[in-house]
Amino acid sequence: MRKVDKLTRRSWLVRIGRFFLASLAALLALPRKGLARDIDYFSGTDFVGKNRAGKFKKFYINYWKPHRRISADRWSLEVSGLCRRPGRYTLDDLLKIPAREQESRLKCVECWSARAKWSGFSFAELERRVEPMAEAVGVVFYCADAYVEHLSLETLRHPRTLMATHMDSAPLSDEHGFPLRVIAPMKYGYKNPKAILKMEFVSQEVWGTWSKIGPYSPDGTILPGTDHPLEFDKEPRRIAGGEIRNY
Ligand SMILES: Nc1nc2c(c(=O)[nH]1)N[C@H]1C(S)=C(S)[C@@H](COP(=O)(O)O)O[C@H]1N2
Ligand SMILES: [Mo]
Repeated sequence: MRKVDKLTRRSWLVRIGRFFLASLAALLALPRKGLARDIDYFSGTDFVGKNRAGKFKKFYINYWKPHRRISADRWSLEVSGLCRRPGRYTLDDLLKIPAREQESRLKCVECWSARAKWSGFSFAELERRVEPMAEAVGVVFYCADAYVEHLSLETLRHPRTLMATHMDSAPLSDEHGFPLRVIAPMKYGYKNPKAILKMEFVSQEVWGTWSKIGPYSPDGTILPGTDHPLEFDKEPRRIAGGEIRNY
């Protein structure tokens, strides 16, 4: 009887030991890209956040929370949810996608606006690679500052919507959303997520950070009203709604 007890105990010890070793091996085998997903953007010292001073007087910077700057070699875009080929893309992967350029005005719902030349790729290029499923109606964007926003596939496929990597012929600054942001000029700024970490294809509209806390519509289409463009000293201008194209 006692002998049997000893044997059972020993086989349990062996099993626990094996389990421990297997877990350790799995942890060590995690690819570099896999670890990148666990970066804590709220630790460290080199932060970027909201800014309206100095050169940013001409183009305000909005960030939900100050967060650590993104380093290109530790970043990859995660694409997940309702698509047939989910995956991860490094910045080099994205920069190989054929690029296009557009000038457009970014209009914040809090009145100011500013214009720039943006370049990047069409959302359709990404769709070709990840193959969204028929149930998908939109994409939820998760950003480094814990900002979350949803855009419909219709908006993302609009010919004026751009997945931007560059602004005024230079890579996006950390302030303006390095390494990847959305530019959707027919929508208020809050529908233009910056510093994107992850895109998730979803079957239902999700309310983003601003729509949840403020009186801002989840749709975010620019409404008729008054604009205060920063380059024109915020001199008020009437706008008709939709993309501002005339200045
Ligand atoms: N990640 C992230 N993206 C964001 C925001 C934010 O807080 N976090 N603010 C939005 C809002 S409200 C505006 S007006 C624009 C401003 O873009 P800019 O900071 O490049 O001027 O960014 C949008 N994208
Ligand atoms: Mo905004």
